[in-house]
Amino acid sequence: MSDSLAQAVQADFQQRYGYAPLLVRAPGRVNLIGEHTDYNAGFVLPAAVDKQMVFAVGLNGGEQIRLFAHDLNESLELPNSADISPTETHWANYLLGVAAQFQLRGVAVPGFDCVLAGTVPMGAGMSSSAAVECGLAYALNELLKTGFEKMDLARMAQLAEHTYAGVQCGLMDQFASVFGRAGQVVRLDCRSLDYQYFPFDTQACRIVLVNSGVKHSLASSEYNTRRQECERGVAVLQQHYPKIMALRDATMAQLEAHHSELGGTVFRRCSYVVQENARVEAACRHLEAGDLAAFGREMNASHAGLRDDYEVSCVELDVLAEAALAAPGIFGSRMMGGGFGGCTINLVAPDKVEAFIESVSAVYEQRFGRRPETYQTTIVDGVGKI
Ligand code: GAF
Repeated sequence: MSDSLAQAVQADFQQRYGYAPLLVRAPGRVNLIGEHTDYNAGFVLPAAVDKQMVFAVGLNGGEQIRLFAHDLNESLELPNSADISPTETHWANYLLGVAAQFQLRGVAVPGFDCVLAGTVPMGAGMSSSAAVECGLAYALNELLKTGFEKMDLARMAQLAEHTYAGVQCGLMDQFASVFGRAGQVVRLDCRSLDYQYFPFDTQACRIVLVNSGVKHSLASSEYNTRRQECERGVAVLQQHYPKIMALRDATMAQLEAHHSELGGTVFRRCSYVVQENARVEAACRHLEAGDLAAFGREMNASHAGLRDDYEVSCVELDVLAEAALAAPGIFGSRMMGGGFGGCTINLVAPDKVEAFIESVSAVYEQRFGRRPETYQTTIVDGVGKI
């Protein structure tokens, strides 16, 4: 976290509101593997990264909620009514959705002030929205002394996304922002909510994100459609196998036995999820064995499934993933997050990072006429005080 950003946010708060705030940071995330598996009760392997949001938050003793987005130079003021509702101000809704979650749990939310800023690129698939939600959830929990557990905070943040952003997301992004741990990736079982940390040394293997710079407006609606297609698959399978409660429980043999009943599209969506779950488990075994080449092959297969069967990639991401496989030092490359734009995640040998970036950027520039932004991330702790 850049100290200067935290200082700027603190100074801004002090100047606007005239008292000292609580300072909080909340990270964005990467996901090494396990995409679109979280809402299918499956496995994911994310980590919190050093692209973060910073918050200055305080209780103002009055009856107004006052929000200021430092990076956008935009503010919003509204009364702390008993029933906080979404507004026309897009960025503010992530914050208001969190405050509403406190209210839903019987907490009277008093007037509060919040200044936020950050370094998580928007629309890059690094979960800037989850970072915003988790940061305020953490800050209000501290200031109001509500004593919610970390998992409660992650779920409240997830529900804020459902209700105020209209995306029926799984728990991965908010979980990573809250439970991240420096130098470790974390495997979450999205059914039991058991989780296990695995050391990941970014000095020995670099995590390089390459931003396609694309954000398709269809992303939210297509996300919700994929979720419905998975639910349709479960409904069909359940008629034959009553114990299947989610795609996590299904096998490829079961899907193949009911291919025509599922229909081509739902079959392909479900096949992807079943195979991706298996890939996360295999990838964790490779990580424990220190076999980065094998880990990378799982990532490459993940990208192919997201492109061909789940159909959430786009031409820009496909060009980046393909260029990565031909670039120096690559272990594995795939699109990351919900899809339809954002970044690819690439595991790269440290001594080849510059050559890797140059090679992929040149291919991208030749094809699309602009160089992509790239980020070398390190793995940090989840949400906390500064
Ligand atoms: C988005 C969602 F918010 C996550 O819950 C997850 O489903 C991801 O897309 C795809 O793996 O980031």
